[in-house]
Amino acid sequence: MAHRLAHTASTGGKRHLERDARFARLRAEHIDYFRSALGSSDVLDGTTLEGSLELTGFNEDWMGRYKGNSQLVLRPRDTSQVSQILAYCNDNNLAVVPQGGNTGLVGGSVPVFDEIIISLSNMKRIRDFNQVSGVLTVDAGVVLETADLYLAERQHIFPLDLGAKGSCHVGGNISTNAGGLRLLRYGSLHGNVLGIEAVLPNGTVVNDLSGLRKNNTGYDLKHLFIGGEGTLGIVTGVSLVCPPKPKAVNVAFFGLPTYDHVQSAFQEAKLRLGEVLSAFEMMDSHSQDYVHRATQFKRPLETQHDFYCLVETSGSIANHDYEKLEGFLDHVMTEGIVSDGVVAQDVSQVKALWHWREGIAEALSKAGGTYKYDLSIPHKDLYQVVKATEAELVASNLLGATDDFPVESVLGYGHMGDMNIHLNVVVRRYSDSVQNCLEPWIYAWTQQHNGSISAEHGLGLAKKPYVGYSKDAVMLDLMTQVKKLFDPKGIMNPYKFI
Ligand code: FAD
Ligand code: 2HG
Ligand code: ZN
Repeated sequence: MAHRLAHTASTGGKRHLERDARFARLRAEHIDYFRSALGSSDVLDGTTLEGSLELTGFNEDWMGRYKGNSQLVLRPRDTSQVSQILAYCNDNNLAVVPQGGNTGLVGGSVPVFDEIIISLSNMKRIRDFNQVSGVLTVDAGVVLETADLYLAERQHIFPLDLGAKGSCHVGGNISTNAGGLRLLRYGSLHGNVLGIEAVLPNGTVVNDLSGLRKNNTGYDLKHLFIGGEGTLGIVTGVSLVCPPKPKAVNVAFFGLPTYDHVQSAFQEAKLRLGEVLSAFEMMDSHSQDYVHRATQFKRPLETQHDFYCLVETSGSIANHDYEKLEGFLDHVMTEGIVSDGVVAQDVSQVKALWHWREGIAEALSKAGGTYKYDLSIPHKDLYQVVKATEAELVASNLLGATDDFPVESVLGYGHMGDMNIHLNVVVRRYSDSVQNCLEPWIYAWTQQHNGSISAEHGLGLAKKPYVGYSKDAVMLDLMTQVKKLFDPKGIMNPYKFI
């Protein structure tokens, strides 16, 4: 996957933040210690000119929006090395940021100042797979796509799929509680993860790598690491239950005139496709224009529509599922819910249709910049946030067709089945006036419409000032107490949401 480096926000996302003086500055003796613990090749030293260039990709996030200034990357090879280096960092007040594939979209995976980056990229062992139970146990640094390909050879699939699968790590997926394209069918990682091995900041290894589906023995602490965003410890191993690989996957792609029609189509899909429905994704016309502009691929439908949906079925009898999908499409077209549609005829067409959805984030990354809002909103108001945001930007004279305006367009797409919209404000350049117009306005709007300010990407640095729009004072206080219990010195991923 391409890594865009072009644009950096003027503030690097750290407005109003100052380096915490409690944390020690990196010294030569620290680097010597890490070399003795890990070996020289697994310590990237950015204090030298050559080393500082090597660190660029680790210091900057996928969007090119958040940029830190770490001078050291550590790449442990096993859990005991993670334990050894974390204990040393804790004893010496050295702040750290855990990093997986660095595909996170909220500025959580890169340092804010000079935190040491602990990259899990050398921990990529597939530890075990049980063909009977479908339980997979892996190191945290295994790339999602690698795990999925390994499972495919064994007639199973990973219960999570997302556009960054070629780069993101399973440990990163767990730490962000990633949602993705299969959640509608297979549920969230809170349901699929059976066990976790993690290292606390003081070096203690928490071994909760259960392979059991049922285990009611007190507080289920692994859930704190699922979505913990590296603030409590480092996830080093994961066991999770993986579904059998469906024998038949079919995909339909169709155009609709309004968002109300999208809601009707979703209801019909649930009724008519029932147990084989595995994804229901929605894209507006602007999002498809960006994919078209970036790829120049021929559009799937002859005419253009204001909304598009992609429906996937996964089942065991190809003809039966195909007939069901065609029947669904016939029905929604006859009823005037859907204006036009196609059904993929083979595996390559399935892939090509998915690209019109999966390729949106990548296509948008070619623009000047994007302000990304990953919102959960009840279905009836889900798309309204796009229109409301557009109106807000127009009223502030920030959105227009020419280069005089910083904002190029406002668009929405996402996991319709999961009530999750990705609102993207595409800009010609990042600017404080746009950010001040959007934030906290969007978060307040979301709260007023009973939504959540993060459906699946997490909070990271991006939403640090806004957690209160989704969590009340009691919950924030409990979260702070949990943080203090796990990480009393606060060295784990500081400056982020907690
Ligand atoms: P990173 O970005 O490296 O880290 C993310 C956070 O987890 C950071 O706070 C980091 O400190 C922490 N972390 C990472 N590894 C560990 C560890 N082992 N232990 C403790 N903390 C750790 N997200 C979705 O939910 N759904 C999508 O559909 C989706 N699609 C995407 C498409 C594209 C093209 C891109 C670029 C991103 C997408 N994302 C999506 C966001 C991102 O890919 C996910 O959040 C992913 O789970 C992050 O994994 P990572 O390994 O890259 O983690
Ligand atoms: C997706 O579903 C990802 O494609 C990325 O979660 C969303 O870029 C985004 O806003
Ligand atoms: Zn998503």
